Amino acid sequence: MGKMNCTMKKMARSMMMMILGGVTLQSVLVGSPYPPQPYPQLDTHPYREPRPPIAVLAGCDKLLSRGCVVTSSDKNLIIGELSYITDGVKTHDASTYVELGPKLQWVQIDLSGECEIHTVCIWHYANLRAYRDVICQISNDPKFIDGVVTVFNNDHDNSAGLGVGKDMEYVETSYGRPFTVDAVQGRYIRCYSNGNTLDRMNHYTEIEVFGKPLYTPQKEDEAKLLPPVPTSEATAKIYDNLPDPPTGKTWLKIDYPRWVW
Ligand SMILES: [Ca+2]
Ligand SMILES: [Ca+2]
Repeated sequence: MGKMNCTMKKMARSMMMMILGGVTLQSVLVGSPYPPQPYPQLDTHPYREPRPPIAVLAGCDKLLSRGCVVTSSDKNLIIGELSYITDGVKTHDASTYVELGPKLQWVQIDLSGECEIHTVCIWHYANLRAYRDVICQISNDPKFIDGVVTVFNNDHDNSAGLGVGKDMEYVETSYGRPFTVDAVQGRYIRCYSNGNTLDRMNHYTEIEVFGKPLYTPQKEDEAKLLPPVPTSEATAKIYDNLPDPPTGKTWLKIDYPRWVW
């Protein structure tokens, strides 16, 4: 009996060591729960489900950003190329994302001319982290001094210094984060972030901007300004069997990657 007690105590102690070791290892490797545990500014949307489809005004469902030039606050990227952000590849993969340095960083897309913007979708890095200070602004000023409109802001404590935002932080998945924009006009889209729940770095896999161009596109741009045709299974599940959109509107078809968190 005494021997059995001793063995059970040893087993209990080794289990405790494993648990403590696991906790320590996790805190060293990732620094925070995975996925993030709910906190007041994290939204409650089930992260394995896509967000509801978005209806936009008819004719305002064109993908404006594909192939557009991207610039950034970080001139020494750690991983990848800025062109990855508008290349249409959204699958989460070691070769498909760009990593910017720590602290507050931005990337900026030049849509080639003034557009009326109705939806933006941002894919940072689809592995169940939440990015801090996600802010999206639109302007016709490439320096973002004049005529700046903020269309998404989840910086609840104004740590980025661009004003307190009322949007929620969210868990990052391959569904990205689509959000509606109220027909804001501008040529440039700037997206900020300030690290995430797992590390201090900033990442992007893709940003898509939807709406309609207000400039006259060059002949070679006309084909890319057609409404996108989703091809992936993930997207088909969302857009099959939708009811008719509200009068004068159309369902925006975002093509999500096949592989989904
Ligand atoms: Ca991409
Ligand atoms: Ca903040």
